[in-house]
Amino acid sequence: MDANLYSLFATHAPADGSAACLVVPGGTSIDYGTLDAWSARIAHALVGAGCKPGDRVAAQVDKHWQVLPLYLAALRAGLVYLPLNTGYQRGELEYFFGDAEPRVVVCSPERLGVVATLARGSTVLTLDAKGGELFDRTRELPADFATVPRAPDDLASILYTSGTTGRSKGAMLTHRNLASNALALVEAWRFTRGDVLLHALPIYHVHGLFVAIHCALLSGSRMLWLARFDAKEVLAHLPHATAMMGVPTFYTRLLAEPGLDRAACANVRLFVSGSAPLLPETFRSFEERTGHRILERYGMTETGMNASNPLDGERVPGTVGPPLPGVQIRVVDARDAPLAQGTIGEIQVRGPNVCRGYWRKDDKTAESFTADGWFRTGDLGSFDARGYLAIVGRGKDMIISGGLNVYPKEIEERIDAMAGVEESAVVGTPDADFGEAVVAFVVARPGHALTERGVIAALKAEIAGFKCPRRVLFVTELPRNAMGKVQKNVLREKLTATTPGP
Ligand code: MCA
Ligand code: AMP
Repeated sequence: MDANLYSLFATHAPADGSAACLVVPGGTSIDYGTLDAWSARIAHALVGAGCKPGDRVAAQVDKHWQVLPLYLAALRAGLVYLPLNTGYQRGELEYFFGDAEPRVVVCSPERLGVVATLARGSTVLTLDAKGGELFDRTRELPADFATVPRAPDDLASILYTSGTTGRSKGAMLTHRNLASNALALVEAWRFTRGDVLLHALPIYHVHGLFVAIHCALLSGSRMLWLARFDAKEVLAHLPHATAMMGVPTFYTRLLAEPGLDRAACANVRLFVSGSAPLLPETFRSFEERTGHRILERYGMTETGMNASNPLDGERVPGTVGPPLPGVQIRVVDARDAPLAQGTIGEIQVRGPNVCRGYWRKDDKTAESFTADGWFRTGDLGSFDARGYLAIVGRGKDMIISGGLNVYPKEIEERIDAMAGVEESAVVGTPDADFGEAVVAFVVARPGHALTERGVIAALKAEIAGFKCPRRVLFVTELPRNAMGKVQKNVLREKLTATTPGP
């Protein structure tokens, strides 16, 4: 049987092809039939560019509607879609292209110069608000395409996620992974044809690309497509939406808008939050202002969604609810032995949602799974008496800023490589807007005049802006324990002690 995710979407699409799928407020409206036709044309264009099933198609593109049929075209042609954060710079792109060896790279015209020099073995095509070279190639192509059958464990997508050691790893997501998770979410959150999803997330991560879009496509519902999150714009469109998904920063920024009230949310049935911890005070303030209890869920690039507070029933702030149907979650000790309810340990996950491993990194794959197939999330948590999971911290050295992960190790390695730097340590500090903000402590070598601005500017030329420290503090030495390990908790305490209160 064909397990191609696109075939699943096709069976759930409205019979009436003129039903709207994607609506850009004040702009284009794309119905299900048109989306199918464009994805067919682009699939032909990708095959024409030499793509064979299993080949990778990378995309570093702004959030134009044309990206949706590109993603669907890659699925239809049996290709592996590799979305890239638009903030990624030369230092990151070079690695991704070298590791994934995409046959085709689609990028915005402004990035063509850099991308073309870095992706030498690939066909590079542009995509912009008018369609770009990619769409120019498609206009004469047939509007139907026989979707390439796929086995459940064939790859549908690779998403890069940084690591606590070394370089980024490409999580290999299969058609089974994406389909099983999408079906579980549509049912758990009861998406139906009448829904209108306000889509303001970026479409290069699991949250915006898979969780949000798949819920819409599998229920044949409509998306209000915003290019980015802007609190005022979101508020203006909320009255026309029935559902919204966001990271906690979306909700804190909405709360800062005086216009956020019950009337603005009168049509909405569901607000979902994830990718980072939602503070209980944000949950409560949002309920006071709008009457809505935000539904918090928990996921990861490698696993998709694992747990969710219920649609019906009690949504408990500070928890992410019980495991989703079909997903198993356990909390274990350092020897992978399950712990009693109420005891904190590492969260491990098993199920059809969990990725096949890391692209061309068998050693990292082996390290990430137990012998009996549980995935080690590196998150710490415990179950309560109701069977709800609470995430209480991270065993991994990772910062989440505005829903985006930053791995200190990656930034430290880059700072350490700068002339005049002896060593560095990067930590996260509480931030009202982003949840956590990135801060670097740097020990300079004698005789070198390093400045905060200089360090930040050098980093910005190489890596995405969201990873760059907001502050760089110069110190004479880093605090270490008896084993010689940098005591990041001491650095974090130092910051809390020196940061003025609100
Ligand atoms: C942008 N900047 C940031 C962030 N975003 N800095 C720190 N943290 C961020 N998250 C920086 C830019 O580099 C730029 O810096 C400046 O802020 C302005 O950029 P702009 O794009 O205008 O920022 P913004 O519009 O205010 O964006 C903030 C945001 C956005 C709306 C919170 O980051 C966002 O949409 N985040 C959602 C991320 C997401 O989808 N996460 C899901 C992945 P400069 O001016 O210095 O150049 S996690 C996931 O998928 C798992 C599976 C899950 O569970 O969901
Ligand atoms: P990513 O690698 O971008 O997929 O991020 C996954 C990580 O985000 C998880 O391992 C968690 O640490 C974190 N995360 C996702 N959802 C939540 C949540 N609701 N509460 C706390 N942390 C979360």
